[in-house]
Amino acid sequence: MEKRKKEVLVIEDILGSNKKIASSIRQKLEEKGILAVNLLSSPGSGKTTLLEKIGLKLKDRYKVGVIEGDIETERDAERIRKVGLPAWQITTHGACHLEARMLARLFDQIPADLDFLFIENVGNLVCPASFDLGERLRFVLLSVPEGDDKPRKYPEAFITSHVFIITKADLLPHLPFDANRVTQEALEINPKLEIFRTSAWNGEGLDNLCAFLEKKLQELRAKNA
Ligand SMILES: Nc1nc2c(ncn2[C@@H]2O[C@H](COP(=O)(O)OP(=O)(O)O)[C@@H](O)[C@H]2O)c(=O)[nH]1
Ligand SMILES: [Mg+2]
Repeated sequence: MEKRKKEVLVIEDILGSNKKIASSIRQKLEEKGILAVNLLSSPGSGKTTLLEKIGLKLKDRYKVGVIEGDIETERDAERIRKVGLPAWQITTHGACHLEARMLARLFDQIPADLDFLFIENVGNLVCPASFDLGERLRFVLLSVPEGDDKPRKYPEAFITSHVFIITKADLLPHLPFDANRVTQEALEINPKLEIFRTSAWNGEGLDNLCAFLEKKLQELRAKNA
C-alpha cells in the first residue's frame, strides 16, 4: 500500500479508538453528574490562570478538580493545588495533545462526587481539536496578545468548541486587537459559540463565566433526574 494511504488509515484508527474511549468516559462522568470541560489554547494564553481564578470562586460551593496536560513538568498541577484544588498531572513526553486513553488511566483517582472536572489540554491550538476526551463542554481561549486573526487560521478548534473566551481583556487598551472582529469571525466559523471576555487581572467576565458553568451543571443534573 502506498505510504500516504497507510498513514491515513493509521490516523483514522487512532481517532476511532479515541472516540470509543471518550464516549465511555463521557457516559461515566455524566452518570455521576460531573460536568467536564476541556480547555484548548496556545501556550501562555491564560488557561491555568483562568482555572486558578474560577476555581477559587467555585470551590466554596462546589467540588472542583483539574486534570493538567503538559508535555513535561508538574508545574501547572502544583499551581492548581496551591489554590486548594485537587489536580492530576498528565505528562505526554512529547505528544502535542491529550488523548482519551490518558484520562482513562486516571479515572480511579477522580472522586465520584466532583461537580466540575476541568481538563487543561496541552498548549496548542491544532492537535487537541481532533481528540475528544469525553468532555461535555469544550472551551477555546484566545488571549489579546496573540492577535485577532486566529479563528480562521485555526478553524477546527473553533468549530469543535462550545465556548470561545477572549482572555487578558485588560490588555485591550494597549494592543491592536479588534474584539468585535474576532467575535464576528469566530461566529462565522461556528454560530453556536457562546462568547466571553475575561481578565484574570481585573476580574472582568469571571462571574459571568462561573454563572454559565453553574447553569450547565444544573442542565446536566436535570437531564439525569
Ligand atoms: N495581562 C494578563 N495576563 C495574564 C492574564 N491571565 C494570565 N496572564 C499571564 O499570562 C501568562 C501565561 O498564563 P498561564 O495561565 O500560565 O497560561 P497557559 O499556558 O495557557 O496555562 C502568565 O504570565 C500569566 O500571569 C490576564 O487575564 N491578563
Ligand atoms: Mg497552563
